[in-house]
Amino acid sequence: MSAIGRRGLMGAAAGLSLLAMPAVQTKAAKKYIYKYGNNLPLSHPLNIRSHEAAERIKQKSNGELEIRIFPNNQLGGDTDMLSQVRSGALDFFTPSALVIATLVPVAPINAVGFAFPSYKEVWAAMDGDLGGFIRGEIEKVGLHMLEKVWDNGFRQMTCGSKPINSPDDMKGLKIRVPVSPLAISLFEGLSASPTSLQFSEVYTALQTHVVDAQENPLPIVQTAKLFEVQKYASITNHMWDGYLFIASGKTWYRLPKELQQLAADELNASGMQQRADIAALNDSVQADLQKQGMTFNKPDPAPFKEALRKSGFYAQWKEKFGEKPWSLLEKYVGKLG
Ligand code: X2X
Repeated sequence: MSAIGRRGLMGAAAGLSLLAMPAVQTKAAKKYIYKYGNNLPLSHPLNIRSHEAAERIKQKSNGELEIRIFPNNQLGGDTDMLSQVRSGALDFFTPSALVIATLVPVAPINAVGFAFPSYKEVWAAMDGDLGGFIRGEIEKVGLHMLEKVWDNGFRQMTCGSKPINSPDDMKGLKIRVPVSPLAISLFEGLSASPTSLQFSEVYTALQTHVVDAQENPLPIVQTAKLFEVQKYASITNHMWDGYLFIASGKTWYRLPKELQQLAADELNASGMQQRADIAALNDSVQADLQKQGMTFNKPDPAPFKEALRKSGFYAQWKEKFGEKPWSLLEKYVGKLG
């Protein structure tokens, strides 16, 4: 572009901003544009429902609060998003509790192996004292956690080469787990050979056989198309995993109170709908994955639990998490280990 051309454009831009000034001044309200990042494909209920919440928030705030969603690891993997939300570069992030453990060690207590027998106990605990305790711990590191936890689901194992029927099938199995000491410890307790990878790397790691197996709730196996690179699904229900709706304390507390309330109300309401979506998917997803060529089996969980207990897993994590949160968990699920 010639020097004259550039000057011409700058002149036009300056003229435009002058023209725009009166409109900005009469509309006194400040506009907040906040970013929300997550690690899931657009088609996952977490993204569908958070998009709806963002639309309602924009509309009900007359455009004062706009939440822009960056799904599917567009802003980097979980580890990157976690540091962004800490620094305030990212305003909202939904990590699995497994992933936020590097910052808040007690957060993944919900993911203790085979702790929750069903969703009844999950939601009683997460909407009750246990969730409240976790929220308090998260607030202490300068983050704000919304009240309703969104559902990831009960995690199941998938494998490229064989079904998992018993703990014997776990011996030496190269399985990908999230970046989480608890997940590593659980799979080492089952004599597998776990590797931590961010979710952004999982599809390729399976495709190139860096690992043979992974574990995730079936709605993720479906929406992230892991069925393309995994043949067997074993219904192990080895842990329940949720998405914590986290705001950066640095930017959340800058929002006027009414906008905080609106965002919390709408996101919590969408979280409840998202839980129902996953419950509905849980009824249909196995049949869909079978149509995609996956083979299912349902092993008896008892020998897995027993192997974990013998490995010292429960004793070790009770000690790590501490008496108080451990007893809060046991209040909902009964004695563990
Ligand atoms: O990384 C995973 O496996 C996922 C998508 O389930 C989490 O966010 C923990």
